[in-house]
Amino acid sequence: MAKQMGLMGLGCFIFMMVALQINGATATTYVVGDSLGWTVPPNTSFYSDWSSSKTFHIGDEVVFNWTGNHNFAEVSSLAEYENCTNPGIVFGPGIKANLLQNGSRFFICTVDDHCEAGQKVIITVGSPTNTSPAASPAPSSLSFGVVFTVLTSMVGYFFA
Ligand SMILES: *[C@@H]1O[C@H](CO)[C@@H](O)[C@H](O)[C@H]1NC(C)=O
Ligand SMILES: *[C@@H]1O[C@H](CO)[C@@H](O)[C@H](O)[C@H]1NC(C)=O
Ligand SMILES: *[C@@H]1O[C@H](CO)[C@@H](O)[C@H](O)[C@H]1NC(C)=O
Ligand SMILES: *[C@@H]1O[C@H](CO)[C@@H](O)[C@H](O)[C@H]1NC(C)=O
Ligand SMILES: [Cu+2]
Repeated sequence: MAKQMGLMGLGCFIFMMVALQINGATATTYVVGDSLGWTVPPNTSFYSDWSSSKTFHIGDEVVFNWTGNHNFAEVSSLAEYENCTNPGIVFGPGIKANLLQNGSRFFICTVDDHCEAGQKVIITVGSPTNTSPAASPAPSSLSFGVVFTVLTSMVGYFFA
């Protein structure tokens, strides 16, 4: 069973790499918030406005840049996003999220009440009506990166 899952994961991984190659010429890197970067925004609609002004594609990446006391965390559902649920794993400035499949990803800052103040963003690839991620591995799995992706079926993302 575990072996089968591993093979499925490998197939999935190779497929994604091929998809990345195909899309490589047009892959775009977005800095979240553009010149404002990742911080407590002037209003709570700032990052949703930013996100909806872009059209993200498979193979694109989003970079979170900041100075000062912020962080980056990914939550696995819209409910957790709305609730500003702290997933317990956070990353430092310059972190990139690779958009490897259609669906929505939910990013927040867990410092103080920054998330409640609007430092959160949903990045949706493909149809905007799809608000659930295709896969939601435990946050603690993120650090396994590529190896984890290969060994686990249907896990469609990792951090570069
Ligand atoms: C939020 O802030 C941005 C940047 O200052 C501004 O362009 C936008 O109009 C504001 N939106 C609302 C709803 O106040
Ligand atoms: C974001 O950070 C990256 C890596 O540190 C840097 O190359 C890039 O210039 C930064 N962009 C902005 C807009 O701050
Ligand atoms: C919402 O937040 C509370 C308090 O942090 C937490 O106990 C609860 O599990 C969260 N609910 C969801 C759906 O994340
Ligand atoms: C992703 O979504 C777009 C637009 O909804 C669609 O054209 C494309 O076929 C989808 N790709 C995958 C791999 O599901
Ligand atoms: Cu913050």
